[in-house]
Amino acid sequence: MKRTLILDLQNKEEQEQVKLKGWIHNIKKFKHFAFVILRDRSGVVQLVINKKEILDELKLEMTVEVIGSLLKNKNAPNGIEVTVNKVNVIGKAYYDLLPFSINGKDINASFEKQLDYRTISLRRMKTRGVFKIQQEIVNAFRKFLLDEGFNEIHTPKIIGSETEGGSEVFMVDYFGTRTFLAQSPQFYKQMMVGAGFERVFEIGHAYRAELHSTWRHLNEYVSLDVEVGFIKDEFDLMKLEEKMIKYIINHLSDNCDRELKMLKVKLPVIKEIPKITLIEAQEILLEKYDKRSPIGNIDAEGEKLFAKYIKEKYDSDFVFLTKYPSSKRPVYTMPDKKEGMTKSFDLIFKGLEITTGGQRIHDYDMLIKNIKKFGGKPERMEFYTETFKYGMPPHGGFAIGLERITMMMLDLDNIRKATLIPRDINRVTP
Ligand code: AMO
Repeated sequence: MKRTLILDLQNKEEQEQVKLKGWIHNIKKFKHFAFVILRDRSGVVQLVINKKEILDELKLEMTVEVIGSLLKNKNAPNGIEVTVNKVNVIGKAYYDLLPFSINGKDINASFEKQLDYRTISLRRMKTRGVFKIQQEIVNAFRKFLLDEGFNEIHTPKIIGSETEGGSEVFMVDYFGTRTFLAQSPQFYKQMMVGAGFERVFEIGHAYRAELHSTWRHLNEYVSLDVEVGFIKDEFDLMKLEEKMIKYIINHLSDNCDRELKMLKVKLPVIKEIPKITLIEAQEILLEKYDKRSPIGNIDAEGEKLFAKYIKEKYDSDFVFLTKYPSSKRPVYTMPDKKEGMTKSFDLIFKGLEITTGGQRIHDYDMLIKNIKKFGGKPERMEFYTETFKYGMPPHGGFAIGLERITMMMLDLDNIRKATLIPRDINRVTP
């Protein structure tokens, strides 16, 4: 007999024999029988077991194969139960005590403990639901870009030069040579635009040697990267990202109904995303909230306050902050007409930066001069700058942090809750 998924039991007839496989989720014993809840990847179902010798064998979370007949019973969860004839234990359980509750309403364990036992905390359907939504964000990102004529690329993560500047870079001993873990695929995505692909995207890991542990930083995250050739300016990129975000939200609404309900999430509605220059935003923060900002930036508290202002004024959960100063952007960023500024932007979602992007310098001479101006050594970046000698189109792009967009979409309070197996300053296991 073929296995039936619990979700597909709805399509079966009364009295039909079915074979189920899954985990023992719960056992409620009565005098002459027990209700056992079986869980598989698609859901849970109530089993009725009245043979003592079967019941004596069962323990929470062991995996079993069950044969029984289907009964429609409106008092059972989801209106279906299975009267069991036979149970085979196919994966024994060896624990004395579960680390925390898998079937209870509350998990009753610290978040760190849940991460220590990640594969056990993921057994909770709600916890796994986050990753179904994350999967659909990735699916929508990929589908949207393929429809827009982009090529998916896969670039190396062991690289010869840091891309984003700063000290947040992991070093790797590569057969005796000092190399780095990619902070982003920045140089390669630009090089691939120049190589003739014109429009590329990558879904890949990025590494940041963040020395602090915060609710919004990881040391390894998934970067959703986009790079587009033949653009007019950074406004083309914001237009593309706005269209993409709308597409992602519609896709989630069409494909994740069950998970959104389970996680009690209401998706944001987007009309037009407001665009405000960084300087204007800093002035608004000072005037309205008496909040001073660091030079050329807005700190985490400022981002939250500014998001509140945008929500009240424009009824938007998203806002583009534009025109960051050159001193705060990497050397590859295209300078703006306004002295000291760049053609760059961030996208803030419910008060957290989820994207950085901008137009890039595409002229070889200008790029070399800019690298030198910021104290860089062009000779160490020849693998990157070489492409620019052979005719580079005006181009630009952006990157979205996958865990950050997932966290904000689901109103989670910590980025690790949107990370399958997190890497932070205190954690390299499991
Ligand atoms: P940036 O460094 O701003 O820009 O990163 C882009 C986006 O990646 C996410 N992100 C992170 N997520 C979790 N933990 C971290 N430590 C972390 N660091 C960054 C954020 C952020 O907005 N090359 C440019 C992008 C571009 O211009 O195309 C870049 O990497 O969501």
